[in-house]
Amino acid sequence: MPAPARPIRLHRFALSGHSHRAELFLSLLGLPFEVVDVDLVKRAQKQPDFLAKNPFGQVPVIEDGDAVIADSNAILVYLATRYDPAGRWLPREPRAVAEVQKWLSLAAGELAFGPAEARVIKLFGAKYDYERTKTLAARLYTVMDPHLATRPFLAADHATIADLALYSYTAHAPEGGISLEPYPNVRAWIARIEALSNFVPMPKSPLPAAA
Ligand SMILES: N[C@@H](CCC(=O)N[C@@H](CS)C(=O)NCC(=O)O)C(=O)O
Repeated sequence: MPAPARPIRLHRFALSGHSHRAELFLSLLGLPFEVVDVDLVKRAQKQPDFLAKNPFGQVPVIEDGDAVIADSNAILVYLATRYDPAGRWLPREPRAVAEVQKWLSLAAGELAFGPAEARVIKLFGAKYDYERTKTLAARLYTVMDPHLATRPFLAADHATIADLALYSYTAHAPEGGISLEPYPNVRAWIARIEALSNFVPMPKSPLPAAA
């Protein structure tokens, strides 16, 4: 596997699931990387030096030599294309890559505005519509759970970046008051990802009283 000339820099916030999916993939690929913590509470992500890396003012961002890549799914695609030429994490066969892309879209849609947003409401008091986050989470997991009843991973018979895109906010969904009790296949899939070699966890946050 090719290796970067210098460690990849990951600009992240430790409690951000979007950041975690990038960190998890760097670790699973065994790539050298160093972490730069961005203090979202102090709005470091909106300062000119960070906006020069990502004009949307959001983590994660990676720097790999002179390549600056923002957006967690873009980072997954970049790392898979650059450092996994065998195409295991991002298959090249047309139907397989379409299947991966479908889950990346769900990660940027139902997952981001469902379980991820519910967690931001519960942990940080964000003023979003909590009922809508629960509706989106249910829409996602009522499809994902039966999908995982007959296969070990979302898009192939082994882990791909589709699994990494969905993992972090799903594993931490209970922190947003989204219970995974009704979804046994999703819970088994979480355990399979956590058993991958070089897996790194995201720090746990307290569960809300109503969870
Ligand atoms: N589409 C982006 C979303 C990233 C995102 O929402 N980042 C959040 C942390 S999880 C953030 O930086 N929020 C701070 C802000 O928007 O000011 C991605 O996939 O990377």
